[in-house]
Amino acid sequence: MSLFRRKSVTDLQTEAATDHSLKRALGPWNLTMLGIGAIIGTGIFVLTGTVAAQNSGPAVVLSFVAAGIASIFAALCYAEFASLVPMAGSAYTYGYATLGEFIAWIIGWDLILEYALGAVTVSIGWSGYVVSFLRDIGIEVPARFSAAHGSPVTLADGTTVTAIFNLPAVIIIAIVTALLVVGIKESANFNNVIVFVKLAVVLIFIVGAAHAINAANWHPFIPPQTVTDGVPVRGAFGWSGVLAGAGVVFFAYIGFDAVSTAAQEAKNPQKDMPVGIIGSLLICTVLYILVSGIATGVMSYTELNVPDPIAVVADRAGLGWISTGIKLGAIAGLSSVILVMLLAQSRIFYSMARDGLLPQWVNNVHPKFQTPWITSIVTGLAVAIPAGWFTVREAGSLVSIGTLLAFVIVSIGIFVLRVREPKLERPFKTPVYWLTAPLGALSALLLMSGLPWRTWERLIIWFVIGLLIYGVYGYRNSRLARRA
Ligand code: ALA
Repeated sequence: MSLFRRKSVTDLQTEAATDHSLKRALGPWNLTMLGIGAIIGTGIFVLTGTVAAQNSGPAVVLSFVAAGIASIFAALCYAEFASLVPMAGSAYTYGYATLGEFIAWIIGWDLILEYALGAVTVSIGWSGYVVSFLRDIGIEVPARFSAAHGSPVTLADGTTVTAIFNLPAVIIIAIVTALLVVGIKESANFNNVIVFVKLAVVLIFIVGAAHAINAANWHPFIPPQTVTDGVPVRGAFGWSGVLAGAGVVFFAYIGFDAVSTAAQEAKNPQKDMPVGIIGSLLICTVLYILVSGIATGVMSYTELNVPDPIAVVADRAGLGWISTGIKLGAIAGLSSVILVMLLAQSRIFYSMARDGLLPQWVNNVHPKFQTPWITSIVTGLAVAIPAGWFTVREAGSLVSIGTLLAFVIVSIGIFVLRVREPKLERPFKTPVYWLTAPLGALSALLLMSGLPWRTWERLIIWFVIGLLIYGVYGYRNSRLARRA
């Protein structure tokens, strides 16, 4: 059945060896940095506070552990695929080789949601820290232009206005898009500097705020589930809150898979991909557990529902001007996440267009900069609109659910390929794949189950649109279809 037509892994490996349209400029160091650049962001800087206040309490630490475990299973599967098929396109390309074109389209469409809306979510978090920093130095961003369309913003005098759109979020998207058009090498250098700043901020927070922990704030560690009119509220504290919180803070781990989308730009993908993916994920997991534990130890979780919780906690811990420094570092750090997300997004378009599932014009590589510049610009424009419009939680939950779905498919894909083509040379093998792959799929499904029905609904709408596009365009124009 042609819906399930597949690319062969051997063809893909030949394609990877002969396609020189993207520069192979990235080594293991740059790839790990790319991963950390994509991972640490709005999740830890903003969602830690929201989730502690609304879902998990101090047990936000457990939410981070649960989401981290699910990510590590999936990361092992991603690493095997990325070393096996070192091509641009990540899970989408892996899906094409294992589960067929239809599933590949689903993953590709899903990744568009992940990266494009991921950049949106982070640009909204960026805007929150920028507005707060500017206020510190005496500049007020007009409230109407500082938050999601229709959301209430309380002014200094206590009155409330309704926001029109989030202007700072749109501005950062425009700046990052321009950087991507100029080129991957320049962007990677820019990324390294910023990742360094971001790590410094996180470490300063950990070392500087730990002394102010008051263990009483950790009790009760898992606050009892909220009960309204005798009915327990799903996701509001208790174990169901820890699970719902894990689904939301899962956003904080998204990004290690972005490393795999740069496989075609890696100097030595077989060796460097697994190092970049797993290394960056492990470093971030440890940092998250420390940061969320300290944040909920310094302040009561009930006070953490603010747009800039890490800076607020630093302030409470008596770090004074360092808190302003933390805001600056967060601003720089969030910029690098947007960069990697948009980079990954344009690479997904690139891969899908190369396969004929999207129109060829998006596949145009710039003669001087050697970047897929048209896809970068199209993505930037498309992403700027929801960046001005959505709230951070709305956008973030949708990204989480979409990415978890990609994890499920990738984990299943690894299993299928091991069974179907056991002899392929695999430079990196997922350890005990028959256990790791099913656990990867199950843990991702469990986190998805904790997210609200509204998020599921939006995911379904996104896929209905995707299926229509595939039916009208991709099914007929795909390279495999034309070959047949
Ligand atoms: N993990 C990234 C963040 O938290 C997407 O911003």
